[in-house]
Amino acid sequence: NAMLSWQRTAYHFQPQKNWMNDPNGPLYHKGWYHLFYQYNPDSAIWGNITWGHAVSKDLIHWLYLPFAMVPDQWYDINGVWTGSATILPDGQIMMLYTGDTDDYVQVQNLAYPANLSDPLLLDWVKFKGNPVLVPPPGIGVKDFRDPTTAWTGPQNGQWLLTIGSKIGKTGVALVYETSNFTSFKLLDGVLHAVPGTGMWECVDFYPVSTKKTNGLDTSYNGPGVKHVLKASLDDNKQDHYAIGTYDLGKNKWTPDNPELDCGIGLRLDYGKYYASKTFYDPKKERRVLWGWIGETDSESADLQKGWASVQSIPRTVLYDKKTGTHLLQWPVEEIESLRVGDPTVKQVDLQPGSIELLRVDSAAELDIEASFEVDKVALQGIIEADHVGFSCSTSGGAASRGILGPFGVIVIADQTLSELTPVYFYISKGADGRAETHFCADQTRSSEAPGVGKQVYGSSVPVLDGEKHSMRLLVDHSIVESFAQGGRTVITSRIYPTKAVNGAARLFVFNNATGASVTASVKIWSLESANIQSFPLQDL
Ligand code: DQQ
Repeated sequence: NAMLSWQRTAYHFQPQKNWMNDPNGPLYHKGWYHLFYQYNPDSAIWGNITWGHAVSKDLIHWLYLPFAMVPDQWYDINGVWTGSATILPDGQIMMLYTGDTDDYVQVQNLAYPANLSDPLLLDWVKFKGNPVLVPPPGIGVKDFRDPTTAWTGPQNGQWLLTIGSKIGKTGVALVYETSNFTSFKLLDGVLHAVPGTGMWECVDFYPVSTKKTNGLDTSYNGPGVKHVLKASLDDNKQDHYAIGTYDLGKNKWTPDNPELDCGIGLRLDYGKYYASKTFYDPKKERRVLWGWIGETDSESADLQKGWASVQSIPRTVLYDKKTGTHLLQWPVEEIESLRVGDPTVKQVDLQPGSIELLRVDSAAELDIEASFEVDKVALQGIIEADHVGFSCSTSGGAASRGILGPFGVIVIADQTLSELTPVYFYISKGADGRAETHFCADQTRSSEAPGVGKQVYGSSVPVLDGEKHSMRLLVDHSIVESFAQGGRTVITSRIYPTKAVNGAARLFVFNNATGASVTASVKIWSLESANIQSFPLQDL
C-alpha cells in the first residue's frame, strides 16, 4: 500500500515485507555482525516463525541472507523460536533455541553452522539428538523458553545458561549446566525469582564493569564486575532489568536494590520495546543491545501495509558509574557515519510558553543532541510550590503546563502542528521534597489516524548536580528513539504520522513551563538512509 510507504524507516533494520519480532542469536564472526530474527515469511502478523538472517560490517548497513532455520522438524514445527549464540574458545558456535513442537510443547534445541569457515554462516545444521531439553517437572510445557548465551561455570569445561519460566505467578530464571551443549543438568534453586511478575521471556544475563568503559564478554567475572539480569515480562510486554551481584558457586544473583528488582524497578526502555538481547562484540570490546520495536496499530492495518515491526538501532550498554543504579544505553557510534556534513548548531532562549521552528529540511531523518539550562532562580524558588506525584504516563502530555515543565523538542510535526511528537523534561517535586526530573514522549497527537497507540511514555531520570538536562534523539520517519542523560532513561516511540511525513516533517523546540525560562542548545544532523538490501546473489 503506497499510501503507507512513508512509515517504513530509512535506517532501522526491517525485513522487506511481513512480520518480524525478537532479535535472535546476535554474534560477530569473521568480520561480519550477524542478526537473526523471528520472522513470518507468509504474513504481516505473527506465525510460521522462522529465523530470518542478515549480516552487516557496521551494524547499520545490512544484507539480507536466506533463512537460517525454518520450522521443519517435529520439535520446532510450530515455530523456530528465540535463542542465543555461545561462541566456544575454539571458535565453534552453539546456537540454542526454543522449538514449539508438534504437540505445542516448548523444548530447547541445538543448531550449529555447517561450515565455520563461511563468514556468512549460510547453512545451519539442527542437531540429530534434538530436543536437548524438555520442560522439567513442575514447569508448564508452555512456560519454558528463550535460552541465553552460556557463560563458563566454576568447573573446567563447564557452561551455565539460564532459561525463563514461571512458577505460579512468580517469574523465574532456571539455570542449567552443560559441557557439550547436548546434555544438560538443572541446577538446584534458581538464579532469581520475582513474585507476581509472571512468565519471564527472553532472559538476558551479563556482566558489566564498574570501573572501565569497555563491555565484558559473557563469561567475564571477578572484581569490579556487576551482573545485569533482564526479563521480558510476558504479562505486560515490558523489558525490566536490575543490577546486582552474582555468586557463581551458589547459583544466585542478588539485586543491589530490592526496590529496583526485575519487574519492579527499571525498564530498559519506557516506550514500545520488547524481547531485547545483548551480545559481546569482540571487535570493539563492547556489549551491544538489540530490541524489537513492535506496532501499536491493528493487525488489519499491518496486513494492509504488508509489514510489521523494526529492530532498534543497536545500543552499547554500560554501567552508570555516577548513579550506580542505572545502565547507560547509547546508539552504537557507527550510526554517526550516516550524519550528512556538519550539524546545524542553535542556541535558543525559550520564555515560558514559547515554541520555535528549528528545522524545515529532511526533518524525518535526524540525529539530535539537545541540552537545556533551566533558570536557576526559578528552579530553586518554585520547586517548593510545585506538585508532588507527577508521572509521564498519567499526565496530560506536553500540553499540560507546570511551573517547571514541560520543555524539550517536538519531532515529526507538520507546519501547523496538527501532528506532533513532543519529547521533553518535566521537573516536579519529588517525594523527598527535592526536584525530580521526568523524561516523557507524548504520542497523544502523533497521528490523526484512528486506532493507533496514543500514550504518554516515560519515567523519572536522575539528573545529578552539575549536569544539564540533556537528550539525544534518533528520528526515522515512524520511529523516535530518545535517550536522556547519556542513556539513563530511554523511550522508543512507534508513531503513525499521516501529514508530518517526509518533506512535510518539521522540528521545533519548546518550553511550555509557566514559571521558568530555559536555554536550549541544539545540534542537528540530517541522516542518510542506510543501505539494507539483499545479498548480491552471484556472491552466494
Ligand atoms: N517471542 C518468541 C518466544 C519469545 C517471544 C516467539 C517473546 O520465543 O518468548 O516468537 O516475544
